[in-house]
Amino acid sequence: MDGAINPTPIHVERAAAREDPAANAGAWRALDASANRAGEAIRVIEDTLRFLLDDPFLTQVAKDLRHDLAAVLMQEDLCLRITVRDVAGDVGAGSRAAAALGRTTPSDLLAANAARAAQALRSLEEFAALIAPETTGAFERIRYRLYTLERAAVGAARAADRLAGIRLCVLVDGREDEARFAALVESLFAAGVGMIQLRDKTLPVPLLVGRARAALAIARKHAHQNGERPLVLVNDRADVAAAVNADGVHTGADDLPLPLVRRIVGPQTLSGRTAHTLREAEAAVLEGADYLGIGPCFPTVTKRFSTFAAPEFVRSVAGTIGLPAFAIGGITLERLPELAALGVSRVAVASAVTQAADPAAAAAAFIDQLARREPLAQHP
Ligand code: 3NM
Repeated sequence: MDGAINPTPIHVERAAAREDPAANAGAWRALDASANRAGEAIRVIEDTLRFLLDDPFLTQVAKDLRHDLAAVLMQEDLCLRITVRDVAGDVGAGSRAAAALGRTTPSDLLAANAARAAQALRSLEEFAALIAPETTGAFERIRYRLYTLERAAVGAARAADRLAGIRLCVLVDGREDEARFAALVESLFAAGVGMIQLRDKTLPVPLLVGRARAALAIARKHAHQNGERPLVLVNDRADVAAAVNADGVHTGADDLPLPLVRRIVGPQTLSGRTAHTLREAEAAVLEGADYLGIGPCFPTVTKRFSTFAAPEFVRSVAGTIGLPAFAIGGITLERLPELAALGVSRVAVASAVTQAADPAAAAAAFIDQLARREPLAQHP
């Protein structure tokens, strides 16, 4: 353009800023402050997962993120940032945050610190572009990993809350007709069952919808004074679960991927996933599952399997994954002590309840025995 003053080309500015921190001291200071904020916020997330939610797997994910951030901050002379640190000269240092932080739950802590970390990482990306443009992609990738961690961590906190106290999930088929189905469901809820999963591979969809609606109507009649009521989940069919406004949907590796399940059922509906390996369990946590089914633990008449969940797998899920996990497959009352020894505190059961002479009594016996195990950690 005629008469326009030619600005200093940006690459010259960047080169100058990089070689001489004083040439772009403001950007270096912003980068330094953002690096500190991001590290601090990720550490709070890690500590919340570690000390409040007792979640070894997500604690490790947070720790890896914090270490990877520290590694990027050592690249391309970025450690020079400390030379420009000037706390006394920071015009923002004295300003106060809103007095009432209002953080009362692990979810509040996670959400606030994930937001802080994301802002700081974005700031790092923008200011690194002036000083060390090669590193911006690495900051961006860390920010996206943080978003995944945030969803998994907030989801784990929410799931622990929503499924607190629920140790038995009964898998019910549609029975011969709706009247017999309704009688079974009624008797299970009356016996204290807090969660059922409607699983019927042969029932035509219109009849499945009818059964799900019937179960939800019965669950509403069993609402406690605090508004809580038994949960009704639908196996496999996210469309049916969404259409009838069920409490949740349970899927496995042969069904829709979890992010697509979530698109169908929305944010409120519980999304459970069966995992047959630790890797599948970890993937389900990061993809936003609210709880896991882990199995098959033992041979069963309900479904054919050629391999079974090794005790080490069950033990490692129970010991490393904070999300509620229900052991499944061939579980009977007699097998509960064996499972408890592996750290299992929740089970999903079909035949041992629904094929019992008195399903309600069988369910009550499970509830009673599961309640005798060590109480689940209560989160403040
Ligand atoms: N899924 P029962 S085991 C439906 O491991 C189902 O994926 C399993 O019924 C899995 O209590 C299973 O009668 C059967 O064995 C559960």
